Parts: sequence; C-alpha cells; structure tokens
Amino acid sequence: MSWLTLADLTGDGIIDIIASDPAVDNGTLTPYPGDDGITRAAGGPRFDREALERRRAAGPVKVGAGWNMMDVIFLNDVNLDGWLDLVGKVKSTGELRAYPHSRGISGTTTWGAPQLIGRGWGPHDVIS
Ligand SMILES: [Ca+2]
Ligand SMILES: [Ca+2]
Repeated sequence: MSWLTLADLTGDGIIDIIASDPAVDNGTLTPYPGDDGITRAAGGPRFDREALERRRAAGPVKVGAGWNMMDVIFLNDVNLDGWLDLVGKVKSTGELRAYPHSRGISGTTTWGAPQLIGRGWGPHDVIS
C-alpha cells in the first residue's frame, strides 16, 4: 500500500509527513519531520522530500518494515498517552492491530508489539 499522511509523529507539536514505500522491505514507513511554518524561510514548500532527506546526516529513518501486510493504516492515539500509535488492518484476516508508539523515532523500535484490537473488518476499505 502506498500512502502519505500528516501527523506529529515526533511529538514536538509540529506536523510531520509519514510516507510509505511499498517497494522496499515489503513496505516501509518513513517519517519526514516538519519544520515550523507553511513555507520554509528559504522559500519552497515545507515538505520538500529531497531537502528533508539532505538535512538528515544519516538519511531518513524508516520506522519498521513489512507494512504491505496491511491494507489500511492510520495514526491515532488509541491508548491516550499523547503519542500517535499506528493502527493497521491486516489484509488477509481483517484484524485490526494497534502498535503503540514508543515515544521515540528509532527505526524498528518506534512501535511496540502489536495488540489485537478488532476482528471482522475485512470488508471495510477505509477506517478513520
Ligand atoms: Ca513533529
Ligand atoms: Ca499512544
């Protein structure tokens, strides 16, 4: 699944872009932390992917792999701790799984172990 969403994944109060890449590692997610303002002081759009990648010395940090198993993914603070958790619907089973945010952006440990939060949602394409 290929998608983009806007959400404050880093917890600094500034909206970030989170982008999927279904062609890498069976589906990766990459957050691109936003800066403040609608446009950058230097001009140009706020979410210029190449500029955001250049700014990060080590390149963008991918937050997990294998997300192609999901046909719906959204971010919501389902455990009400103030950090956005990832909720996905498993394509093959219709299960909803919640991956709690670890309160850090750290590659494969950004999300905690999945918790089953729903069953029988296979027929539904979009949940929000
Ligand atoms: Ca942020
Ligand atoms: Ca949370």
